[in-house]
Amino acid sequence: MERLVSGIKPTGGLTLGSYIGAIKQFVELHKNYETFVFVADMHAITTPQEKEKLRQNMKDIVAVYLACGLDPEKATLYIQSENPYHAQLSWILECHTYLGELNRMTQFKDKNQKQGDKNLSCGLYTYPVLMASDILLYDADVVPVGDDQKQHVELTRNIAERFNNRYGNTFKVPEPIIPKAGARIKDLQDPTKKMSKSDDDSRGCILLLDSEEVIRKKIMSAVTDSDNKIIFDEKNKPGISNLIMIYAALNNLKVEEVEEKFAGYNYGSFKSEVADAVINTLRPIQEKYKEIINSQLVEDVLDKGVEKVIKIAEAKCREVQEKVGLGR
Ligand code: AQP
Repeated sequence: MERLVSGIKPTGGLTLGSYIGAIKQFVELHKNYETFVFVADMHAITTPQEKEKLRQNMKDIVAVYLACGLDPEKATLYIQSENPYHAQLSWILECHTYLGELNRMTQFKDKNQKQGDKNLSCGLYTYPVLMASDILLYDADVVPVGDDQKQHVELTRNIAERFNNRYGNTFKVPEPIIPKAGARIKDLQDPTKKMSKSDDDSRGCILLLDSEEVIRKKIMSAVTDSDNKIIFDEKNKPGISNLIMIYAALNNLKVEEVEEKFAGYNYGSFKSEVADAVINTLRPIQEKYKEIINSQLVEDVLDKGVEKVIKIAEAKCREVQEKVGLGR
């Protein structure tokens, strides 16, 4: 069975973007792949985090993974930092990564621009290498990611190939899996930018644990245009295109099918249908989440998960250290 590895940073409450771009894929794919899904707490601290909130977000993510349908018998769930080999391999890979490669990473450039000249951490700059380590440590065949992470998987492939060429076959070269619909869900208030969990203004961002009332309000006040036609055109109609994309992704439809279904609707009635689709998707997840978050399940699943992944990662790390010549 092929192996799948992916993770999410606990930098805030999970969003509809996290669900459509990542978790929905994990749930669909974990039936057919040996699946490793982690909480990327080491990635989270590349930007400042409050300790208590970070821990709460980590627990929440695991409860949401389970509530969305990840079966802990089929998927191994774990906290990244609890397996020390992620950091260990990352250092070795950093020594096989070029500055020019990291300079080209658009996500770093975007964050750099967003934060202006405030002090950015070196971790934010080198985190794509840690991501390569997260993936290569487990010989992943596939990595389901949103659009914005595609470049990092490309870097992972380059590092793996470079290492294999120099030291002999060591790492599997992974393939990204990008969702057909919803690879980049946009902010409802500024549909030119990605919906992100760490945004200060939450009006444009649907959180998976938002109440029905809040979800409806956020969607009904999503920024659109004055054209009043349900047509997908990301350049000229980014707001309505984003809502079409959300509806398509949640209902497993093509964009054209959504356009056809809602031809003749006005924006108000279309938004109301999108709100219903989001609420109907999230309601059962929220109910399950409430059952899980106060049970022992999260702890048990994570204990079992870390025990399994450490064994796999230790063997891979030993192999790499041996090839590079580290230790005695
Ligand atoms: N809006 C989105 N649309 C589609 N996919 C998304 N993903 C995140 N947001 C969207 C995908 O979810 C996976 C996990 O992402 P992450 O949380 O580890 O990192 P991120 O992409 O940086 O997410 P955020 O919400 O934007 O976090 P912050 O605000 O902390 O930077 C990835 O596969 C991602 O593509």
